[in-house]
Amino acid sequence: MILSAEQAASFHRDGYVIVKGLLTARETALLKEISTLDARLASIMSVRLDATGAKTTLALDNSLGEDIYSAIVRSERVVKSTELLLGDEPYHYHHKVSAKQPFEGGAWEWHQDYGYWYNNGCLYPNMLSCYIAIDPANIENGCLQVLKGSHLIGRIDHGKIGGQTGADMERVNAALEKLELVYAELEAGDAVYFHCNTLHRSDQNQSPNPRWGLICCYNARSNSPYKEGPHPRYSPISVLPDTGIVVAAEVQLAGLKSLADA
Ligand SMILES: O=C(O)CCC(=O)C(=O)O
Repeated sequence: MILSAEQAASFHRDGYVIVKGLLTARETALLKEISTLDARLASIMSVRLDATGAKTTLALDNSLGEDIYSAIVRSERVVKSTELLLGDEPYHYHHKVSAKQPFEGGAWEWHQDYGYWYNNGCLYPNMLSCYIAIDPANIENGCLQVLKGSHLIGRIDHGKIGGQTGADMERVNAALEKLELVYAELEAGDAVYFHCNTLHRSDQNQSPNPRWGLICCYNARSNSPYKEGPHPRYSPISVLPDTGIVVAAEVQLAGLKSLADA
């Protein structure tokens, strides 16, 4: 599951690449079960209102622990793929669970992640995210949408839209005239790597199904921020063999189940 040279080339051309089955069926099932039971995750969920006031929820972590989310961030397949895409040693910038609940999950407005990461002292747009589907993500439940090739536009000015930071819609509308809008429909366990200047958004979830995803965000070692910001400076990732995801998950799940039984 380490990306091929062809997949890397399509990431550089299109600003994103979809990877089917990044996680195995067992890893995917464990991620779903753990994220559903995980009281700590629920406790750090914060709400960002979209332009219409609907709730988008996000649980963001700047540090790595012993849990399944951290094991995926540290997994050889994801770190090596990210290294190929960034052309540099990747480090963990943060990771987050983006959770859209059935019928009420809000939209994400058009933005580039570098639209705001720029303000954190990162000089270069050599950063990326890997969205891993915890639930199937489709048009009905508000999957990620990307504007193909928009990373080549460069950074667009951003401002406040509801409780979110959104891109200047005059530019976005001009880009929409020229570029293809792609709905990144995923099965659980599939992933999409996308460049930090790729314009992306997602719709409200008006379906009866949840749409949760784990988003792993990486910066390049040589792009460590020149000033203090909300996310960490470079520190090396202790890379985990791919088998470490299930090992970490089983320990975490046993702990969650014993808490539930107590
Ligand atoms: O979960 C989504 O649909 C998008 C989330 C996102 O764009 C972000 O966290 O920057």
